[in-house]
Amino acid sequence: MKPRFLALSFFAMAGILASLSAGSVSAGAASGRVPTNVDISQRHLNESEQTIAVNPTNPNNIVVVTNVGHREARLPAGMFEGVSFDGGATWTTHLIGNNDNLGDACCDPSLSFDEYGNLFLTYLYEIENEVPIALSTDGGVNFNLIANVMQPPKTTPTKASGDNRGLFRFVDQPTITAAKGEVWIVVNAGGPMFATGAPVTGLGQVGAFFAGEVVPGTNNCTYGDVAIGPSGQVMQVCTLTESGQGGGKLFVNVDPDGLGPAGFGSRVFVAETHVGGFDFIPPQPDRSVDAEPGLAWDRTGGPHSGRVYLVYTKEQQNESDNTDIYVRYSDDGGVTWSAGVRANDDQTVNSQFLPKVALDPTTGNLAVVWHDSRLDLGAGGPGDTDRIPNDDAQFWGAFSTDGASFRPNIQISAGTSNSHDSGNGIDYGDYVGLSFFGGTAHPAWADNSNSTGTNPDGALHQLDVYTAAVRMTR
Ligand SMILES: [Ca+2]
Ligand SMILES: [Ca+2]
Ligand SMILES: [Ca+2]
Ligand SMILES: [Ca+2]
Repeated sequence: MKPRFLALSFFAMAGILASLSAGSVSAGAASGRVPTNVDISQRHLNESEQTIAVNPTNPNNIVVVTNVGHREARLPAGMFEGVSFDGGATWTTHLIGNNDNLGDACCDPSLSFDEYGNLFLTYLYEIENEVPIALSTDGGVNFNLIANVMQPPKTTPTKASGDNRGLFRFVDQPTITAAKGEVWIVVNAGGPMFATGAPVTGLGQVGAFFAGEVVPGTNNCTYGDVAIGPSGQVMQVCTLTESGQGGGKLFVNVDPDGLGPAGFGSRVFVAETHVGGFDFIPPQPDRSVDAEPGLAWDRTGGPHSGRVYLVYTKEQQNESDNTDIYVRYSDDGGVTWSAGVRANDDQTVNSQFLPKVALDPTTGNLAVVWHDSRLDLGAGGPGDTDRIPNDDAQFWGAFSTDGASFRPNIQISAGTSNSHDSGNGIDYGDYVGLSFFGGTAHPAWADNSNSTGTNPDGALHQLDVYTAAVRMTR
């Protein structure tokens, strides 16, 4: 959740035009097979900002948590959770954090399973200016709070209501990652990035989080990610720019000994993105996008073990709306980085945005997914709901064995969505979900195509959270 600027009236008009159109939904990819789409939430109002995790001790166990629509009758609305024990085919769903044992959850969920089967969840509270960490030891069926961390210097919390709930808080965008006997969280603490971690020795065996550390050189650097390396070292990435549609620099910092006494080192500049903190593009006209950098560190012991990958959004010409998805990698722990490789293989000047990267711990292979407007040329047909170019989007992805090149792109969503038609205020939200294990990628994205016929709000209205099992073939 980040502070929001007013949408441009042009986009409001586009939305009105969209609502007057027939709103036909086209299924099917230009080429190849679209994997079976599953509507996880099947729920009125908007679900957006997904996190998804596959249990490495039982890969049929998959858990999703998302924001829920902000127009609930009473606060807090909590968050939506879906749990599957059959590889994502069917889901048990309910709300969590609606003043239950997880408190008054606002939003911004982040999940991570570790090798023991511990499932960690962080999110933002509606009111409290600290960051909760919850743990499930039964595959997401039950969670319990185990810590509230990163209480920043004293500030006055703001209790907003309606669509503004949770905004203008002090802490923002927490991300949690667990592996190698550690669990780490990073969060923007009202200026710099703040990090803390705890040791993990088994299922349900989580030590105390240490007092935490400010990551050097990260003031106004946010919307990032955290990854754990093969020797327990920790990397965070963030994008420097709090507002505006230009600029956008990505920096990483590394804590070389994880929970050991050394702190995060100096920041390393990686890339210019031309994507500001609030870059408005036609398919995300109300919320805007940031570069949404993400990390994946290869701990497999395989051919590229130790390689750390960074995904991000780049706008080719500043303010062109031609955003693309790029990946770079480092083989020296983040000191130097490869040139950027474009993951989306279309030949259009349309928008690709909100990328997510995940690494398969059983192979070291890489999956990247994103929202994609390539088929919306404003000419009708698949990919276009309203004859306005580049305002509708599908969900696409690609696999790679090394980050140096990508396989042909795969259309993942069966339908075409229009974020403005959702009335969500934050469009698709700020991020999507992806987990990759045993050769199958499990993305989670916000979708209002109603391609499955199961969205109770119908087509091109409020969003449901969708998933698919996307197999990486040889
Ligand atoms: Ca350390
Ligand atoms: Ca593009
Ligand atoms: Ca369109
Ligand atoms: Ca819904």
